[in-house]
Amino acid sequence: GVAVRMVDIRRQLTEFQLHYKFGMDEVLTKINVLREEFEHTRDYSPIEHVNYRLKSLDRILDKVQRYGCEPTLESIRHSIRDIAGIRITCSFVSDAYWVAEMLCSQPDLRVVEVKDYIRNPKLNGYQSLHVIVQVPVYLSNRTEFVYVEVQIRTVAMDFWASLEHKIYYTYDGEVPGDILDELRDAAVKAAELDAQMASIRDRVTALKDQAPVSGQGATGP
Ligand code: 0O2
Repeated sequence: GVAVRMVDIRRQLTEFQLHYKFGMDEVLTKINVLREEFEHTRDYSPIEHVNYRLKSLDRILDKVQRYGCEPTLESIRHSIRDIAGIRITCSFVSDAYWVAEMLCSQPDLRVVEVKDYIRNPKLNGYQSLHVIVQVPVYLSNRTEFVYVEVQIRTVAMDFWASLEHKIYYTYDGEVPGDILDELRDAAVKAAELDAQMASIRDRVTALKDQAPVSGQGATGP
């Protein structure tokens, strides 16, 4: 029956998940290369920090049911694209786009979809840039392309999203209206903070270009 089938699926999923771990490791290496390159050769890195996770089997199966997709590995492989998830947090919005561009231009990654929730936030206020890629995983007897979802966002967007995520689970998805309103308002403020931080940075950069801050580039006695 269905129960037996689900147990069987669960066993196969463990091996299946390993392939996502391999794919995630490949993309993490790419991100670490960028990060270390920036840290060693420039005075600035657009990457603040990186988190990653593999979706748990329970959450995968939840999503399978929610999507009404068939509980077969083939159909899960096809329809669930965030089993491997990487989150890159940046200081500025422009950095988020910059990092996305650097990743998307790598020839061994297939860019499947870019969801720009920064330009088009979700109705609840959620902002982030989601890049879904396929990365080749070289197994002993074949090459498999696995999906990896890379979420790129600013510190402010990340702050908002982690609180919203906790609230959503606290209320099991049925968040009271007034809290939803306040979350939307907080998302607008987070976006305003991002804009303000960028404007401060631009002003400082312009000043630095005009007259170097003491000690830097000054011709001493
Ligand atoms: P977790 O705990 O991060 O794994 P769906 O997942 O069905 O909503 P879709 O199209 O599969 O939608 O993917 P989408 O929109 O790219 O969202 C996938 C992931 O983005 C989510 O994974 C979250 O991490 C994040 N995300 C999307 N919308 C929101 C939101 O409104 N609030 C917050 N806090 N995060 C969001 P999971 O599996 O939901 O969660």
